[in-house]
Amino acid sequence: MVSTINSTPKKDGFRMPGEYEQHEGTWMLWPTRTDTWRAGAKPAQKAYAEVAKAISQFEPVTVCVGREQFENARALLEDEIRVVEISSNDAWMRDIGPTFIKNDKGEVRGVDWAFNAWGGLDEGLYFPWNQDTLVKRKVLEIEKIDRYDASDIVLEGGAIAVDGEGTLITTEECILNKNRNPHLSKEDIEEKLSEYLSMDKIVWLKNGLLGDETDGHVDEVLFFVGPGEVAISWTDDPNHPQYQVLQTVYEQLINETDAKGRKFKIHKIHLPEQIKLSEEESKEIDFDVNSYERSSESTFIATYINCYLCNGAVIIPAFNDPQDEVAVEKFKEMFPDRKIVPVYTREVSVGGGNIHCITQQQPK
Ligand code: KQY
Repeated sequence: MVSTINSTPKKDGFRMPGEYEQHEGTWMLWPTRTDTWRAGAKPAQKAYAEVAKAISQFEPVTVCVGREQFENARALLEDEIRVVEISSNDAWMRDIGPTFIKNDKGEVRGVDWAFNAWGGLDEGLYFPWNQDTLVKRKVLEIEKIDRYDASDIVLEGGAIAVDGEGTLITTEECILNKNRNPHLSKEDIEEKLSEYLSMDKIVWLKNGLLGDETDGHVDEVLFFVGPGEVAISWTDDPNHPQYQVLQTVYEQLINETDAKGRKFKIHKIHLPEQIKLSEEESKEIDFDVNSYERSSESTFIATYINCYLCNGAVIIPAFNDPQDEVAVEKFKEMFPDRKIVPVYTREVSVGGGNIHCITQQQPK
């Protein structure tokens, strides 16, 4: 039986591991929203299936899909990928799925945060999100993993980056946003992150990337390569819209230390050309008065930083851009012991995220 534990992970000796630690497997959802994804979500489904296939070469992958799409998903996904029926409103497992934590004995539990579709009725991305809020519990039920009820704080997995050794990096723009946790002070939030994930130091960046529909998720800005080592999105062009925000992040990080007192080693990963939908493509997206508008005027973020570390590999976004090759070489230098696997994910970008946002690791 799956229990809800009346304590906190920190008190019980559970911590959130770094993504680079060993995984039991990866969880994903299946994209179907026609007010987000163009052309009946078909191009997005193809991209998700390619990501799932790439990860499944290295560790087990489970894709959760609503009953209407079960057969279609089963047909499009490789045989070795497990497909289970779980309803959801959207398809970003990083944010909608549970955060897994573990103790020194290797026991795993899950944290069930509140979720409000990236801002609720105040600039959130759609309404309703009632099925999304149940996904964490359903995943934990399937795996028979006990849960902590963290519904006293709205948190998306893409809003935090952790090193597994007590350091968490996030942005004020997202977590302190009045559309997430207006009832909590910065100190309250630090306390909760520390209790639910066993963190000793929270590093607050001011902002995430400009124009990010999630209100500045940190997983478009940086990720932990290893303890004391981060990779950040980068541009040297002072006229680039993201130049200022990334300079500020860099300046802050070179003057920071992590929970163990280490200075950060920082790798700069240059951005590719940012993404636009053509007029025709944007017309393939269904209009819904409750949904975030995706027009040919909007710019969608493209960065290699929104990658995913799985057992023995890093799955990185590719955009058919000359920077793709440069990024692959940089990743090979950063991860000499992992395979670097690029997957073309432009269609995921135009939904507002990338490979990191659509995956969630379950630690070993
Ligand atoms: O973790 C992320 N950065 C999620 C992106 C969600 C976009 C919703 N349209």
